[in-house]
Amino acid sequence: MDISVVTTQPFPDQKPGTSGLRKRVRQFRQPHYLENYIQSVFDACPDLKNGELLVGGDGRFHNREAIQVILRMAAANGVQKVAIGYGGLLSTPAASYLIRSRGATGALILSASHNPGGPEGDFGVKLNTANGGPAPHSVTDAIFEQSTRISHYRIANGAEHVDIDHLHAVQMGDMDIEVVDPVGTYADYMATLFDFDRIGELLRSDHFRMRFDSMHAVTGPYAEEILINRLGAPADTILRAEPLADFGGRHPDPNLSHTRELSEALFGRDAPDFGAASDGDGDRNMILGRRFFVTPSDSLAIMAANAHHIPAFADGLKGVARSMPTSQAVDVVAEKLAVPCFETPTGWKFFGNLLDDGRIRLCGEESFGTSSDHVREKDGLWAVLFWLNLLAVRRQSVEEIVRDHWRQYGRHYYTRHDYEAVESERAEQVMARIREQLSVLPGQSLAGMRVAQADDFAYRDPVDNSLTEHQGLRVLFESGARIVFRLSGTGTQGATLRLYIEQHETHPEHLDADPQELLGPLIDAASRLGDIPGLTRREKPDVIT
Ligand code: VG1
Ligand code: CO
Repeated sequence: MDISVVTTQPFPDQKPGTSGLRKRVRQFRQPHYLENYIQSVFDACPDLKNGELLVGGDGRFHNREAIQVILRMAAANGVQKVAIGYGGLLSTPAASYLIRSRGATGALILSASHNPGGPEGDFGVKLNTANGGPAPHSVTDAIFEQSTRISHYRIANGAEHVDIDHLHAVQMGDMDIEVVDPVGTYADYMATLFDFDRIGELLRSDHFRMRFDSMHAVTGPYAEEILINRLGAPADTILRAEPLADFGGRHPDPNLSHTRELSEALFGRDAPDFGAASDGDGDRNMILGRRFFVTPSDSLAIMAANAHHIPAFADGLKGVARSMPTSQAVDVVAEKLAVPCFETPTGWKFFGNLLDDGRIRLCGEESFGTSSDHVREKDGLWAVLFWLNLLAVRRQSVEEIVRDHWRQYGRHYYTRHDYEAVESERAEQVMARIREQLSVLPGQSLAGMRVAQADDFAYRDPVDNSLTEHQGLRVLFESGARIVFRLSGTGTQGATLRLYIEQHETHPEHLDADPQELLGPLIDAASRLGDIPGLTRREKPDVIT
């Protein structure tokens, strides 16, 4: 095999964010850009070479070209073996499972998750390590460091284009390449975690209908295999099943604004009983009942309270965790169950140590992510199967289950307001303005409530003792209400300012309000605190979830 050692220069912006390196496709297609980053990964993580490395993505534009480049670089860098998802497709949770089940050294997942795709959209590269989870901070810092002083990368010359559309094994130089089917393996695994007999009965019955929106992203083949082939749901259960390079021109982001057909069906006349969607790389989930939206934070809490109904949790929960901006609904459940509840910074990588150390079995984020210790990633279809299993056992509607939960634990009214593509400097000004006030806020009254504490969230990992600072500004009220301000780490244009608002209501007559109305005073207070309209020049947020 002929190997080139190509001279290159560092790009200053290859710092991975909340979940991998995400940039515009055109940035990734600049000469040497992808190559520099991949070489930095191999240089910072030499262990990836000593075994099988998984490669695959969510099928977005540039996925197939990037896979060929990565194969040639892996061969030139002495990687023993690469396993590729059939058709170049590999969902994030399936990648996590395959790393663990095949004993792989890690995975390169090519995805910008819920960000738009296509030539004008985004591309991304995520590294998962041998535990199956996203590379921790120490590793992503080392990759970034490497990327700032890279001078050469290695790539195989003249290697043949590898056929990734057939299940077969080939060689490139000394490196073995195998194209694998992640779908069947993942489906087999799901069958061990849930009661497929009962879910199948429910899905085949005349009294139950569901719609699952794959958003033309990676979960289509998985959903077809699991929901249709194995569980016997009718074929029209799945919307937008075929993975497309541009996701059909829409954001593969599972929220009400990006799932028009699904939302119209679930909120329309003769609505199905259950609706769900997943994102570009299949790790997020949105759960809907008939004319009913389940907030992700509630979904996590309801899963915790009902885990005993699910075969995978027959031995109990041990502990749970949520990201800091996620509502405290799950905390209340954990207290009742007398299990610990950990509060981590945003991003799945922070759950890894807690899961590996056996301290938690279930965790989630407000951003439509929930999962358990079955993998080391959030898992969209897993969450859907959890809800289906629950519906099959409890024989109640989604709405009844949620309302029942509120009656027992109170309702955590919750909303997130996103100001997208704000000029970075202006977003920083908002954060600086709030930071300045943190020390004087305690004791003050805002929105008719007394502030108990205000801080810049820092997390001490209880397993490896590492400290992660500046993870969001929190205003905590004596009532338990909270305002959180954070800058996104996944955007590719300017800055995205996120405002998270929460208030707990336990009075039986206060469980049915409109969240935007009930939280109105807190939203206004937050907006004034950061002078958001003045500094961002935005009258209202771009996305409300
Ligand atoms: C967002 C979410 C975070 C999630 C991350 C990756 O990050 O808030 O909870 O873990 O996306 O999800 P940020 O930094 O933009 O707030 V995914 O589905 O993009 O892998
Ligand atoms: Co995702």
